[in-house]
Amino acid sequence: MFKTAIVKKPARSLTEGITSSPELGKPDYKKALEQHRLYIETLKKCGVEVLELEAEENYPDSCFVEDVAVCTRSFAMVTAPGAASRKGEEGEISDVLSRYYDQILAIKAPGTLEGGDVMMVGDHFYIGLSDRTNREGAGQLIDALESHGMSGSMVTIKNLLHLKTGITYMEEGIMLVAPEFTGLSEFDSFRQIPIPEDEGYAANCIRVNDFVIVPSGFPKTHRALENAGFKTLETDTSEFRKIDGGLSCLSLRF
Ligand code: CIR
Repeated sequence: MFKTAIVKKPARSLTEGITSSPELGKPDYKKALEQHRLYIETLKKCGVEVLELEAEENYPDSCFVEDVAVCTRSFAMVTAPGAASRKGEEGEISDVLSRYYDQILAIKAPGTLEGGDVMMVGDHFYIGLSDRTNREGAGQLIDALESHGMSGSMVTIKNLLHLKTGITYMEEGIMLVAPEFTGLSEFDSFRQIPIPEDEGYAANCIRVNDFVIVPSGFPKTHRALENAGFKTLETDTSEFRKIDGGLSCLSLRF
């Protein structure tokens, strides 16, 4: 069960966030704020307490707070973002997490790691090796996991930003999987719900306690989840999508 979610208010500079899809246009700041408010309401419906951090104008992508830490059952790891404009964004999270965790660790240079590359499956963590997360960073996280009775393994990412851009663990042995990850032996033993090619963005859903939160506008994925027996809640993330952000990136859940 998750008890807490940490979110960070979108900065006005959000319009300058990193994007691989400039054709979608720039995010509308007011609309993004409203979507963020509704995202928080949706998290609360799932039974978590939400802590909202102040916006950080120096970091356009800072509302994607998932990337600056990894929260496990026994420690929190402050990450080292791989994107140049995001380096330093992890600054305040250590203090915030120390309200909840006795042990806070940190990825050290030359390691880089972003939380979007880390998928928790019980006590095992899959770590994407991407443009943002390197082998050194992933190795440091695996060492920390192993010394706390957990484990981790690396998965190479080719065409996506982060591991969780294309895959979500839904609990109960079920994964939501975009075409990039279908057929990968690492995930063979899971029951997979395939994401249709034209709904790739919806591979990033989040399971929060009894609910799955699904982005608005992806009816096939939504139906597949309901047919699989999940209780769903929908929320619109169109403004965050314009800068490659999805549902999971917008919060740290533990
Ligand atoms: C970035 O490129 O870093 C941001 N524009 C999007 C980050 C999305 N985070 C995530 O998937 N965990």
